[in-house]
Amino acid sequence: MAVLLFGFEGFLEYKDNPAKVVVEALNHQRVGGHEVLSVVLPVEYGKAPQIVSREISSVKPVLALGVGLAPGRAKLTPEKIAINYKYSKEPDNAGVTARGDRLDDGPDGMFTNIPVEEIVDHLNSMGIPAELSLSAGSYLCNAVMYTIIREQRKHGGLGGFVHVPCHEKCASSIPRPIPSMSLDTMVRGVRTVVEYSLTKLSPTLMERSGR
Ligand code: PCA
Repeated sequence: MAVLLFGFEGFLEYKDNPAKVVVEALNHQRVGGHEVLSVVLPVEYGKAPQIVSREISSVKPVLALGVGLAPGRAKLTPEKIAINYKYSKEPDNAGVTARGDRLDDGPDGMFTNIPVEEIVDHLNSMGIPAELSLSAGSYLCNAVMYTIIREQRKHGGLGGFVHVPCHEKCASSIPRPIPSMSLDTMVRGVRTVVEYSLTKLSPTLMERSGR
């Protein structure tokens, strides 16, 4: 069974998205006995959730993890909850602005089933700065996280999301103070999130994945 990683293209003034670089760096690596497959998503409400659903239903990954840029954050921030809501003052890459609609007719919010509290402690113990986040926002990352969790619940897989800071290239292109982290640290961090999440597989999933 595979691990599906989702990253994003650039958006707004963040033309160079570290989330894209990070998932591409991990593509085809083996982590915990599973092959990582990475998909880079368009930052478009009309496309990204559909691509996520399609990929998950065809791959049925043991773990699906989204990775997105949260400009201004200084640490890796595993997300606890996805909300059934989209709202943004800024348009997506297709010029669409969400004005507070639901994503679907499901529950108001859904918790991730990866152990984010333990993951944060584990990352910090490795010297990778991490902090729990209780909001993935209401833009594309939240919409993708919501879709990941919904689709993974259908077949009993793990689903989660991690926001990353700007990398140096991204921070240098922004004309105001903004924290950054090296790509190397982010790649190690996201790899660790995958590895740690896989140690929490249920016995049933473990059997299905042949471990
Ligand atoms: N970050 C945005 C969308 C794409 C990305 O990398 C977000 O946090 O919603």
